Amino acid sequence: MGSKLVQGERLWRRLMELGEVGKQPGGGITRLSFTTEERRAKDLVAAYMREAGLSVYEDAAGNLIGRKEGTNPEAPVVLIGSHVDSVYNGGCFDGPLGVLAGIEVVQAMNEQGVKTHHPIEVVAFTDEEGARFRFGMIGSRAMAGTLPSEALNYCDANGISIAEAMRQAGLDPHRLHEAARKPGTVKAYVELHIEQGRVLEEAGLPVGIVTGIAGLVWVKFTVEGKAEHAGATPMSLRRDPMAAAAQIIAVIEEEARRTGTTVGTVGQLHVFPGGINIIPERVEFVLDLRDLQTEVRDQVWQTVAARAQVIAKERNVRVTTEWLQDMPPVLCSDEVKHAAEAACKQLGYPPFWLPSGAAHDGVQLAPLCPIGMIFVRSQDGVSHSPAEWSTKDDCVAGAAVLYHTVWQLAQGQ
Ligand code: HGY
Ligand code: MN
Ligand code: MN
Repeated sequence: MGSKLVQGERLWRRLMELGEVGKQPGGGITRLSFTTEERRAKDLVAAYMREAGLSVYEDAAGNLIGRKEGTNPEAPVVLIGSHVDSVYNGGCFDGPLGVLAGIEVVQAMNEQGVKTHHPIEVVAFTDEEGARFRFGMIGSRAMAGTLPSEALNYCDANGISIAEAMRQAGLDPHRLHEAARKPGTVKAYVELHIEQGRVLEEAGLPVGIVTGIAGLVWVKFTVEGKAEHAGATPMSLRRDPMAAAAQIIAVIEEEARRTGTTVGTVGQLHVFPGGINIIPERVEFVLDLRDLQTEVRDQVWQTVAARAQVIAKERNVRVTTEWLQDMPPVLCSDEVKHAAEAACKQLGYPPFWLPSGAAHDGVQLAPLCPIGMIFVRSQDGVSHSPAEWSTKDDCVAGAAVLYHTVWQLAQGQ
């Protein structure tokens, strides 16, 4: 049934085509924001948008937007989309599915001669993942008018700031404010995304309706000790920051497990100077801590921070922390959830509600407009990995539910 609304073959072909941009030798995709790979991806998506009959433009934050006019061009826009930047060595569905399904929905409407009261815009947001600058969602924050100016000074591993990277990409950071949408100009934001977890697979369902999006904090730990000879320094005399970091990371796992709902991850760690036969001088790592309930997450943080200082004292090292980003959890709006529920019923999919452990651009848009998400089943729940996979049927089912959801939201009152 879903395939009558959208052209599944076209969606799938575009997904696979876009998945070749930024592909690494091992099969993973790396498309970091403001890089040539991301530019190539946006150029390909812009071509798809033009094929779909959309008017295409990029805003001052580099968000790529394709617009289908409404019968009332002044009416608030229904925004659909996701992102095309990736994590390091990621998969081909995280982000692109939402952008390409959005394009497929409006292209199908245009081909069917479907008119909507509200204009519809498909957006590929700039830098959702935050992989390059360790600060994400630049594009959606700019659209919501909440991008902190100091963030423009955050640098990547090569010392290039966000502002400089924007300039190198032909954008003017001083005009970022022009990307901000005025309250009342966006009717709703709906994002189709892979679930990136196992819930839909265990429920045996292709699609689900998201109830809320977990909040996350990224905290950089710096552990400073004393660089010394690995062979000549007795264990009892060491001030070893690596051993201290290992103990702190074990505490993170222990305290996150304790609540049963919190997730704590250390995916990035750097050692200085990094010689095999040198007790490190300094170790830096970043904690990604999440929970659907802020108070639970913050309690875990307090405990981890306190225990880290005890370890620092015991080992005579210095532990300092720096908060890189702090996103609150947000609830999806009833209006969007109800539209997605009606769409599922219309298409014969049992409505199924689930929370999102992953963060998404909707978190940033929630202050601007009602937001909602539709999930597509992930195989083995894997994501942020070359093994990320969803079947064509499930992607087409998700696009059909998105079509119906958007159609309801874009009709006039
Ligand atoms: O980290 C996340 O949850 C998302 O993939 N940016
Ligand atoms: Mn992601
Ligand atoms: Mn994503």
